[in-house]
Amino acid sequence: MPRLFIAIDLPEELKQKFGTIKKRFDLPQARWVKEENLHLTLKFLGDVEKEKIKKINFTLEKLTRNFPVFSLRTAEFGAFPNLNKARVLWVDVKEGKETVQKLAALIENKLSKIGFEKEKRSFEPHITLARLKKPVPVSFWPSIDWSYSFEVNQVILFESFLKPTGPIYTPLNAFPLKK
Ligand code: 2AM
Repeated sequence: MPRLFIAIDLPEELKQKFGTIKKRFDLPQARWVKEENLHLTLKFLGDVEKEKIKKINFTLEKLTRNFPVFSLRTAEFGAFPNLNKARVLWVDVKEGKETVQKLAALIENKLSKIGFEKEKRSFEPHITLARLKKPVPVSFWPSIDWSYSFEVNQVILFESFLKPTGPIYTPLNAFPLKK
């Protein structure tokens, strides 16, 4: 069964910017997300029966064509669950945050109608930079301007292949937002 998620892909320039920044962190234990894999997840679907993909495509097509293009600005560096016990390092978003939340909630609602369970946790839009097996305190990080503004003009349905060398994300379909 394909493992799927819905995300906002990021501009090449932003991927390169974040990819370069990681070299300035002194965190040898961190598993950094490959530059080409950086994205902002809207909804993780997990393993999905192939026959269901048509319904997902139909649902996404219908909702994105009425959702206007919007701009997003990345904001601050942080960690889940917190900086003293960091397991996931991320950058969050500032401008456009409410719009991303609205888009994610809409996807969540519409997909629940075709059988995808709603996420219990609240949706915190973020771009994962790195993961740590054991939580570590991150007391120092380079002083960096994380801010980058871009236009979100489409939503992507990705398939994730889990390989020992790290996941490979393949776009299955792109859903343009309303211009
Ligand atoms: P994360 O970046 O916060 O880890 C592909 O795995 C994407 O789906 C990742 O961006 C990941 O978010 C997100 N995701 C959400 N819930 C997940 C889960 N239960 N398992 C794996 N990935 C999940």
